[in-house]
Amino acid sequence: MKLAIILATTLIVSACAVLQKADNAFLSRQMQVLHLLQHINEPLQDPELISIRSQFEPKNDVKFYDSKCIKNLMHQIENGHLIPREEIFSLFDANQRKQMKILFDCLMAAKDWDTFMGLATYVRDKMNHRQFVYGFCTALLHRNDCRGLKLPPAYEITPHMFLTTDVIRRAYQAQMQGKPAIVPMKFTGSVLNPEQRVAYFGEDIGLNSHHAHWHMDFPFWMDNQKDRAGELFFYMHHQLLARFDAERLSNYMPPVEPLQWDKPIIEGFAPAAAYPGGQEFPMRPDNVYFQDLPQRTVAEMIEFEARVRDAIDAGVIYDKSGIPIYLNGTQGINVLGALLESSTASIDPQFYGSLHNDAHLLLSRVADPKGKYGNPPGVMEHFETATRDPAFFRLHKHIDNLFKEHKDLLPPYTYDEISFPGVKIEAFKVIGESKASEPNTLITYFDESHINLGNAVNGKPVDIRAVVSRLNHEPFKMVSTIVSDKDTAAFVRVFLAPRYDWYGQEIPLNEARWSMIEIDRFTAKLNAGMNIITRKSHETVVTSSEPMSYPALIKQTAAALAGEATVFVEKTHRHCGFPHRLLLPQGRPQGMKFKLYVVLTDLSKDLHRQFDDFINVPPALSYCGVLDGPFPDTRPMGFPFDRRIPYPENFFQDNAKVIDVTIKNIKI
Ligand code: CUO
Repeated sequence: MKLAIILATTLIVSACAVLQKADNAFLSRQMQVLHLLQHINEPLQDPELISIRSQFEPKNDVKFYDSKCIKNLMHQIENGHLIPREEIFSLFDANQRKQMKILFDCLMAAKDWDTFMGLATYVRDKMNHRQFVYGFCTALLHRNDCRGLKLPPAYEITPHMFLTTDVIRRAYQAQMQGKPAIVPMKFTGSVLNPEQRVAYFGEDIGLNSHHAHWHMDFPFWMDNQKDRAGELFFYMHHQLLARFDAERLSNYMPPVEPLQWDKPIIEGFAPAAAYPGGQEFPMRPDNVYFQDLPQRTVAEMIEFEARVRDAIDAGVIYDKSGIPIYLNGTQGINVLGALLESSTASIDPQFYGSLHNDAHLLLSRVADPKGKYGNPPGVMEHFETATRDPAFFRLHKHIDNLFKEHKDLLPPYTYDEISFPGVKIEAFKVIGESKASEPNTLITYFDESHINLGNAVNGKPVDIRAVVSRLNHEPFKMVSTIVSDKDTAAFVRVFLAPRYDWYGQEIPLNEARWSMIEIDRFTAKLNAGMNIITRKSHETVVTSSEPMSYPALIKQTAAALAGEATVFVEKTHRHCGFPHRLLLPQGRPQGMKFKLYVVLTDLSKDLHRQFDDFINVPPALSYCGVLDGPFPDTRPMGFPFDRRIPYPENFFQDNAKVIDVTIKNIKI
């Protein structure tokens, strides 16, 4: 039999990016972005940007000035309508969002880079600083001419939004003394709070940053939504839940329970963090009930949800003019995602409400619903802080259950839909990259990461960093032995799920399917005969690698501008991306049993018709989709585990395999 050894480099869809050498024009734009976002609550300091600002006059540029947005923006500025610089910007406040969107639209309409940066410098010190940062960064992520530019890590632009008050206070002290410092950050809560055991996940700064960037790549308020944005809203949050529940199980905790609008919110949360202006994020005691807000009552939430449930059960949603949109195709989840979020693509927000967005607001304001005590917004009102609160996962479990209700009404996949005739997986194994690795055993551990706090304090630069503990894992590779009766190509999908539940009972496949953690999704050419495919963990398209720190980005860009270093531009670079460190759940010191599933399907059927037989997909595809155009994989997200599996014994055909793996968490 012919044997083909196929390494990751021959994959059709691979994680390898197209790189090109950065020229001086690109590097100077990169530096402008980095300087613009430094010390954002202080006036602009960089001489080059001050010079750009002094030469920019929106009224002089007739083409630019004629656009509706710039007239609108100038009207807001000149008539003092913008919110004060020190006010706390909330995306969930309709007026504040509208102002931000005017800026966003203007930045998107800027006809070239000079206009874009000119306008950014012109507005920076006139607007609320977080409102500006959000509008500017979101525009940068969506403009074609900004592809490849890197934003600094979100937690180093506005550290207050990611770190606890004690860390910030110690950073101030170090700054005043002019002494470099490394400040350890603890997770919030105490041993008396069981949720503390999994705080390392919800409070992971990389996770928070990913979540913030996801919502900037797919803003619910943007006029044109990307391909399958509603489905990605479902799937990305669904995967976060599967990961969170696996962390809970690793720590001997049951799966997170969904919230109910008329029941107490069992876990309280004390964020121990403060806004840059000093206002403390409000705490929520245990067992409080949802409260009516001026803009949304609990009764309305219950009513909207009843309408959504009726629509799910009927399999049809009616748009504003009464036209039915059926949910029973593979498009249904996308329609439902937009409706539940709700985004601008919602079929009818007036009738079906905005369950998810309003729930964030209800949770954020629960301790002071009428504004009687002047509390600032809670952590649930900002995407960069929301996952810290255990209620985030409870809310999303509730929303996820609505998606499940819909998926469970769809017919199970038929043999034809999940089989791949002529292709058989003979063997599948995982191998740890460290020499001491045992077969099919994966290793996790906690390590330390440094966060630059330069933007948390003002004054002469002093090297002040926070050190945080974070989950990580040893690299591994997955090796599949596949026999094919022809030359063909496959989509390879790999999922992980706990083997035993909280009670120690083996989890049946029809339940495990909803807890599947996607580990990788790639394509492979198969030759007739035997093929051995090796895929390394760092190549996965589920996660992204660590971002470069703010000072390192500045240093690297400066060195390249001086001709002392070479920087490569990756036009498909994404800021959205689940941290690669978190690819695997923690597991347990003595080892925790998981099942690892691999499923091959026919690439020629699965690949979007816009692609021929070759595409190059960057990292982060699974959670963050693509920058432009169609999502390359036409199967529903989570396929083939997104639908009921009534006959598990028949589910695994030759093209699928499951193996036992053990995840051990070790001390280093
Ligand atoms: Cu990401 Cu609720 O959608 O936080």
